[in-house]
Amino acid sequence: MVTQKKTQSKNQTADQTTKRANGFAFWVAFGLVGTVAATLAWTVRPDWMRSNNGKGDSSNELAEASNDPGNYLALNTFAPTIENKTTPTEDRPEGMVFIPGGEFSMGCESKNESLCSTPGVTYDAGPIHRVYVDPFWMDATEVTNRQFQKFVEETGYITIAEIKPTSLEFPGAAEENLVAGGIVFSPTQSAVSLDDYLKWWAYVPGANWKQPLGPQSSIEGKEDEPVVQIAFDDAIAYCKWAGKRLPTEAEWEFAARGGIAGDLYTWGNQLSSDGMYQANIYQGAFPVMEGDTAADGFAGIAPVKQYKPNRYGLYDMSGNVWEWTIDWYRPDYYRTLKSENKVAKNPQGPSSSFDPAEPGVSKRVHRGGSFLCSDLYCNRYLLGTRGKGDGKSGSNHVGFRCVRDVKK
Ligand SMILES: [Ca+2]
Repeated sequence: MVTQKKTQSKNQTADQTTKRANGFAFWVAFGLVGTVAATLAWTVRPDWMRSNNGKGDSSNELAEASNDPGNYLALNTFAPTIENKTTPTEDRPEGMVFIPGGEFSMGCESKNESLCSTPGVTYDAGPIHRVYVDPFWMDATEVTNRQFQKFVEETGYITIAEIKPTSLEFPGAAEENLVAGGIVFSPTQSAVSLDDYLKWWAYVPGANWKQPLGPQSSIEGKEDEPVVQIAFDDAIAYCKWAGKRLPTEAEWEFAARGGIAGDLYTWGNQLSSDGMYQANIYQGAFPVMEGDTAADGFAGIAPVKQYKPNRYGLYDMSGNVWEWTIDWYRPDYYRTLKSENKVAKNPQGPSSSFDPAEPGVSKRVHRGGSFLCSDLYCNRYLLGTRGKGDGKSGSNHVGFRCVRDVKK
């Protein structure tokens, strides 16, 4: 059995090395720190985004649509979610909850152009458009260290962050730069302007899912925290082993909204009530050392299930860690769907990626925000907002959860 595992791991390693070649080259070119783009803003805003971003007079639009309640296609605001009435005939898979699917309004209509000191940060989340998704099962929580450990023990899987880059992948790179590792949030000693994320992110040799902050860290005692330092292909491998898959971006948002149209957050429309928070995000000075006051109960990652679930029984759909989806990222994808003037049925994302901020890097969509999201910087715990990241890289604030089709 041991031999089998070693052989499997070796083959898997060769495969991963080939896959990541292009994406990782970008890291080396930029001193191995370039692709933190998960929460990071882009400052290039095409002209088409300088329009009204799908915003209009919500009350008037909805009143007009009420004359034809079945047709919300033209609306540039939220309309009621129409959940499917079907119920599954199979038993509920362990750890998963049923998401009925149906038709809903997707996106974010935040009227704040400059969230987080970053112009255009939510412009990729508009316009609001109408989407239908089939029923599915979804993990109630983000995949935990305990769950990922079991996967690794059974398969011998080695994550991308654990594999040393080679000179074949990066011709000309100095040998000392070819070290396995991951991207880690590195708080600053004092306040800094929030226009350069490289000030608080660092490539740390030796950082991987077992030691998310580097060799001096570990996951001992953190078995119920979400696994991080997971690249897209690592998440895919886990899902496959578990008999599941990653959600599409549309499935993810339908699930997060819990059947309720247009709320700002998974729990309602108030960020906090009487100082009580409903998600693990960031309070205080960002990104300063010990700047996080942990008013929500946690500085850094929290174990899963520390806050109330949403209406579908899903935990931590806002905050804690970003979650991979299967979709490629393009900032104009919603605009494309809207222009088709029909309900987008089970959209799978664009056929390829494009991010104006980093045109050479292929990115997948992240959703949900993380423990580093604050109202000072990148408050994308707002429902409907989007993140993105290089599929070949992980960091210590990106994890994932899986979904499964309903058996017919
Ligand atoms: Ca927190």
